[in-house]
Amino acid sequence: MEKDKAKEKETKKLNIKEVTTCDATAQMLRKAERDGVETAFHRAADMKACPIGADSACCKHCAMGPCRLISKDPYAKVGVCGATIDTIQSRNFARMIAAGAAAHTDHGMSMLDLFREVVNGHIKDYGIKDPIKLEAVAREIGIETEGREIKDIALDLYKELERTYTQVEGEIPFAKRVPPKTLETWRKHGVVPRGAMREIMELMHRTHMGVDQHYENITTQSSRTALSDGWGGSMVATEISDILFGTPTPVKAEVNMGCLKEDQVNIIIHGHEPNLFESMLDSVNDPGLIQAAKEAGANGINLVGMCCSGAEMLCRHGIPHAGNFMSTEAILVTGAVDAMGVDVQCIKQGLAKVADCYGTRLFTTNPRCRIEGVEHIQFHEDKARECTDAIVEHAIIRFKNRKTPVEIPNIRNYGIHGFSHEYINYMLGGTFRGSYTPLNDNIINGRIRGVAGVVGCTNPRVKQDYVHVELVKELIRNDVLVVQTGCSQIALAKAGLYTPEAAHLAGSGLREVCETVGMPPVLGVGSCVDNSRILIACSEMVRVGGLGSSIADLPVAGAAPEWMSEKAISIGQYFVASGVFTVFGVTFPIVEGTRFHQHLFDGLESLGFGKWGFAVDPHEMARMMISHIDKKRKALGLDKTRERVLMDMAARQKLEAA
Ligand code: SF4
Ligand code: MSK
Repeated sequence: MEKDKAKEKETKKLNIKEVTTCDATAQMLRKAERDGVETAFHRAADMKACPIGADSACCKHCAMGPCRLISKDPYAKVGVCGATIDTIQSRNFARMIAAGAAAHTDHGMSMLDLFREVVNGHIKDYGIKDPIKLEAVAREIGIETEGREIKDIALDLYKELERTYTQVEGEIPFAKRVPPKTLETWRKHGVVPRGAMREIMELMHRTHMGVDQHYENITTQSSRTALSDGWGGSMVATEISDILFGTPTPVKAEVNMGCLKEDQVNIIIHGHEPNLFESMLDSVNDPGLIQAAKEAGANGINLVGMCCSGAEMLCRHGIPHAGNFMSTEAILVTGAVDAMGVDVQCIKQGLAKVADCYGTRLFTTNPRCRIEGVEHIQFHEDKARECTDAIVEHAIIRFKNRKTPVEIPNIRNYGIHGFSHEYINYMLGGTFRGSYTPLNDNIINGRIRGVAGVVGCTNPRVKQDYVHVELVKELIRNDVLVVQTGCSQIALAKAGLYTPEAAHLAGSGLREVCETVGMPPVLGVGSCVDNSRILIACSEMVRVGGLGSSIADLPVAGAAPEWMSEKAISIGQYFVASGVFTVFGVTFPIVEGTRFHQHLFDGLESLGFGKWGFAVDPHEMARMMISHIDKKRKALGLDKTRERVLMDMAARQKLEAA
């Protein structure tokens, strides 16, 4: 370890109990402080969030400004151009959505590019692992599959899905999956997406100085753009990744930092796109590289995931996962990570310095994401192993020359992950009658009160994992089945909720269903782009019947309790536009009491969409979500069934005797 560099600056001491509930991360933060190493937790403590930025009352869209509208009365001032607080806030919010949607759709487009090259035979390192899913997706969007070659179907599927991005007019292909009544609402309000490129371009244009200056009109285009992410770019990313790499089915896997192995070459892949990780999986299983590792004195090569590409590989292949977003610097403090390869999104620049302090070899691999001072090994899909083999070779050299003392937190949590929409269908209905009918029936009969999606990041502005874990525990205690993705999934996995035994933490109705099916009360479905699986599940619940005719009718709610990224705002807006009540924690970038705030938190619902909610406290968040679920149950006439199912035996006997 290069202690001199590490000690460059006196590290401010944290109250570690206040910043994380993850014991492994806490142990590493204590070590980082002993070693004089700084992390994002320290920087967050050192730098208060800018209050103007947090409230989104600042505009820097032109050089007449920046204009700061800070006063007790948000309407007391306007920008130099005359822009009101509602215009400024809705433009800033819209640009967060444009950036978030661009990230997901660019990810999806990379998957589609890869699919095209695989189908055309130009890339041979990957193939089609799930032809059944390929045919099913093709049929759903109107492509003839009967009696046709897989390659021909795949070529048609590529052409059709390309429209998700490039189409100038018309509706995106997966609009066919949207429940008719939801689609009707979208058409009425002009938010059915064309191609994502067009929507993002138009949103950036409209939010330029002097263009769209009506917050409601800006919100309409924000919804359209966000929908081009959820039902477009993200959904394509999920579906194509399943077709190329396999559709997840439940798999037992371990999470937490204890999955690092002191006597092995440890390699972490962190980021979002599964192709780098898939290739690394081949590299670490290469007999030549395993032999090289052994010759260097290691007992093998240990591949571990982090963040969303880790969550995707956890669900798809059961690859161990070391931790979520706020643990990516902390894990390097173990000294046990020989190499970390990153691709895109949520890669902290701070990793470079921590890696340097502990001698970890950090590599960027994607041309979209370079970091000053970090070695770049370009990942080319047509010669994928060149990049991943090189990372393994560097990791082996680093293992052989390890100078840093190793301290690995001895914490591992086992759980079951990988509940794709297809598997949930099968799990509930069986091979021959795969269906969501049992889920709907259990919601109708009241054993399951409703379904909540709890997703998103971790953020050093709140205690790591705490809000996720408390919220989910409260939801399942109240018979709400929870579906998860991304860093939130990892928080709950570390808390031990991904085992069927965790059903004992659920209310009696949900517990009964979990015990009958043998499933955990919390279902993990993958990475951030895999939030699209939750949209598909909502559509399926509507299609099966008994829970209303649009997504807005369903007794469901969503939350991103510790969000931090622009992608999260795009996800939130596409859930809201799809009809879901969506609660965010940490902070909400809009000033309360403004017309734009009222539009997001109330107005959108009156137009037939969902709406936003905000709470910092997990119990308040749960209360809001449960009361929304109950409101929807009541509207469906299901409030009485739940009262019946929750009666204990004595109460039933009393009723029968009466
Ligand atoms: Fe100020 Fe208007 Fe320029 Fe924004 S667009 S910086 S509000 S003058
Ligand atoms: S990685 S966007 S911190 S979920 Fe998708 Fe985690 Fe949030 Fe990144």
